Amino acid sequence: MQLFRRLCAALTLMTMAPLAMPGWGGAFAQVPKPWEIGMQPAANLIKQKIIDLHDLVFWIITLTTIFVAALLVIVMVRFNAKANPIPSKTSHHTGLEIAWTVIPVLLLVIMSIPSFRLIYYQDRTPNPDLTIKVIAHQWYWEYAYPDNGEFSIESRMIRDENLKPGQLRMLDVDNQMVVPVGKNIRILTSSAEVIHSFFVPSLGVQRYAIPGRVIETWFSVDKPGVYYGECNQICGADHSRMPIAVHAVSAQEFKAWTEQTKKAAQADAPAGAQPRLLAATDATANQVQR
Ligand SMILES: [Cu+2]
Repeated sequence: MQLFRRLCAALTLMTMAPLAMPGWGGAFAQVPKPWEIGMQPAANLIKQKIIDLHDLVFWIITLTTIFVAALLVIVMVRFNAKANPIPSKTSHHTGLEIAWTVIPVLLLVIMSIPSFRLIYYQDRTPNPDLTIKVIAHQWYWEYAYPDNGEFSIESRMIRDENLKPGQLRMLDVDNQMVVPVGKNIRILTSSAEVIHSFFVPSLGVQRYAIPGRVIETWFSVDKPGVYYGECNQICGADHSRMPIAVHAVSAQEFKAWTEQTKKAAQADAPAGAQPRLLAATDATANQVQR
C-alpha cells in the first residue's frame, strides 16, 4: 500500500512539476532530432505553406527525373548501334518540339505561383501586434522590444560546462526570446558587424541580418512552447554557437514578463548589464529598408 502511495505521488509530481515551474507552464519544445530527414513540424501557417510548397516541388522534380531517366534507358536499349544498325533520318517533329517546350514552361509556372505568393506573404506583417528587433552580434543575439517596455535583452548560448540537466547542448540560451502565442509578430533584423541569419525552422522564419540594413519578416506561434533555431550564415569562429530559442507564452505571461524585464532594466545596474533600456538612437532604426 505504501509502495502504491509512493508511486502515485511520484507520478503526480512528474506530471504536475512542469506546470508548477515559476512563470511558465507546459514543457513543449520543438528541437531537431538525430537523423531527421523531413522538415520540423509546422508551428504556424507560414511553415505549413512552406511544407506544402516543398511537397509540390518535390513530386514535380521526382516525377520529371523518373520520366527523363526512363527515356534515357529506352534510348540506350532500343537505339544503340547494335540494336538499331540503320538510324532514322528524322530531323524534326513539330508536335514533340511544342510538347517539350510547353510542358516544362507549364511546370515552372505551376511551381512559381505558390512560390511568389509565399514570398510576398512572408514579406510584410499583416496587422502586426508587436515588433521585435533582432540584432545579430558576433556571437550572440540581441532582442529589442520597442513597443513592449523599450528594453533589450542579450541571448547567449549556454556553454557545455554550464549546462543544467534537461538543457540542450548547443541550443539552450541564457535569455530566450519571449513572444505571445497567436499574435502577429513583426521581426526587424539587423546586424552589428557581419552578416548573420535569423533562422527558426518550425516557425518558417529565415532572414539575413545585415549591417546597416533593417529587413522585415514576421511569424506567429500557434501553441506555447520553446522553438529552437540557429544562426544560418557563417559569421566567424563561433557561428555554431549562437542558437536561437523562441519561447511562446500566453498573453498574460508575456505581459508579466515584459513588465518584470523592464523593471530589471530600469534598476540601477552596472554598465553593460542585461536587460537594458533602449537608447533614443535605437528607435530611429525602425525604418525598413529594401
Ligand atoms: Cu551569426
